[in-house]
Amino acid sequence: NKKVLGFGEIMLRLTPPNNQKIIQVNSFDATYGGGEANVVASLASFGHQTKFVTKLPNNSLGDKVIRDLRGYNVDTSAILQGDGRLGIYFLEIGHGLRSTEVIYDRKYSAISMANKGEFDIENMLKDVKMVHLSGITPALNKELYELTIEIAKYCHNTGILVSLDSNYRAKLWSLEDAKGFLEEILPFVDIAFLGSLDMTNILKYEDLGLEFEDNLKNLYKRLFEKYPNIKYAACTKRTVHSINNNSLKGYLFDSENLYSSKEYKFDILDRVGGGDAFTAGILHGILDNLDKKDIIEFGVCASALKHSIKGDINIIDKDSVTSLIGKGLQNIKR
Ligand code: KDG
Repeated sequence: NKKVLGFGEIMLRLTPPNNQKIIQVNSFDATYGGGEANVVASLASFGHQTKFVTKLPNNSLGDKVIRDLRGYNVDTSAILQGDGRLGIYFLEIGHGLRSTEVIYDRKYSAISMANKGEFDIENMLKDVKMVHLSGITPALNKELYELTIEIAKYCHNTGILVSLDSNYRAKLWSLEDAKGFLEEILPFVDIAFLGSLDMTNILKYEDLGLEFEDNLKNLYKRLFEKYPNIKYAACTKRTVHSINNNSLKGYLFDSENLYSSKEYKFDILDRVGGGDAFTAGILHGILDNLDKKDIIEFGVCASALKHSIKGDINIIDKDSVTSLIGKGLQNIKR
């Protein structure tokens, strides 16, 4: 039973309890998060065999992350431990008109101090059928950039599926650097999590000013023409109806058709990791060979439910997602 592997940085996430501001509090809720780890942990809760690879400090802080990942049923056997610290990210969750803020404290983390030669690509991929990568880890430094590309290339050459979430983080690098990265990795990517803004702002595709869905379809067509290895592309669109009252719709493109989900409406407890929950939902649908309409519905429902969970990681199981499917805008009971 081959696994889905995530490669990247996982950080300690410190969040003031009860939506308070950092300057008010004397304690933080401590959890862990990182785009790629969030995806594999969520896939594990849908019943898939998963594995996460990173480098952590060789102390109890690193040991604790490993215990946590194991608690989600993620294989940690290929995680390295050594010099460097555990990256931290502070998340101040907004409320009402006050926006959410992220402060990174991740310099000199063990993974960003690592030499790419420390990771034995062949060995870490020997029991793997799909790899999930993102635009966060390569933004950290040149070694990790090169390693991410090498992993994608190796997978492409050996028949392992490559999933990529562009996950653009303006605090980590420029649009130009992200463009260079996407152009280099996309030839090896099978499943691309890119939205219209990734294609217009990063890849600089022309926005034809069409209505949202026609525009997205047009942009995806260009993406697939340029990168014929891509089999699926997916994204979500969030609409803000009123403060903390949002709705989400998902889109999946398969080189011919754009499949859209129903629109799901919900209020938000914690939206960090919502995109990763969507990604995991789509990957689950692809791995389980669901119909395309069902894949996109599952992805959006998984993400909608994540917004009700505190912490980065979607601990929602498959049955809970399935029971929300199709309920669309009627799903709110309050
Ligand atoms: O997608 C969620 C991530 O943004 C969060 O886990 C933190 O990995 C993170 C990052 O670098 O922003």
